[in-house]
Amino acid sequence: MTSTLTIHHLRRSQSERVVWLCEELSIPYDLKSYDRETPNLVAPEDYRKIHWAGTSPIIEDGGLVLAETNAIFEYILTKYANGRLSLPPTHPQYGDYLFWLHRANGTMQPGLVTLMFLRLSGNSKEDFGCKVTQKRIDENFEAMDARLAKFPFLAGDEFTAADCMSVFSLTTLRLFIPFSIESYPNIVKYLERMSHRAAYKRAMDKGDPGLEPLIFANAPENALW
Ligand SMILES: N[C@@H](CCC(=O)N[C@@H](CS)C(=O)NCC(=O)O)C(=O)O
Repeated sequence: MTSTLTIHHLRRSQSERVVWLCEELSIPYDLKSYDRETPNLVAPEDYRKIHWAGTSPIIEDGGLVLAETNAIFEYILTKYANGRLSLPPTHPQYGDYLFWLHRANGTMQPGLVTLMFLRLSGNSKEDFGCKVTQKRIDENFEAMDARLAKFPFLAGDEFTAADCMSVFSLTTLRLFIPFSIESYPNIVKYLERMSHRAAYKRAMDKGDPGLEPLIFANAPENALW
């Protein structure tokens, strides 16, 4: 099936995942890139007009305009991947695949973003909301690190869409939320492995030229906030 996909990519945002997914699958696509507005770093007006959600990522395919990362992943995997980058229900690691595919945007990233807003609103690390959120984030990283101590990829033995989904929350997101992952050596090694994938490099070069992927243990000091 021929793709007519357009990826509306907001630079330095989670739409990098969709570009990476399409590069891994060798799906042809048009890339339209947009810069965040300053100083608030929101999507620009022309981006927000594409879909009422106004958030990145957004894709178009024929007459369809689709937002929401997980919906976009499911759409691309179902329509264009022909079974690649996902595991079937008969696979012994199917449950792990589903868990890690949805964990990033279901729990990990909402936790990190909540913590960012709590801190930006002046809450101290010791405040109840920050402590509860931080605990959940720590548990997530511990589980992820333990998983990657045993397996090369999040689903297990195979590289899947769960990896394409998860890396942004550990890398580019740290431009905005500068957390360290130095206590999680298996995550650090995993990020390095991911950064060597040819499709990841192509996606980052096309989508965010000049941005060095934030694969290192510590976040940069010049984070955007
Ligand atoms: N749950 C949504 C979240 C999308 C989202 O918040 N994207 C951010 C970029 S990482 C965004 O669009 N920020 C700019 C803005 O809100 O104007 C998804 O996964 O698509």
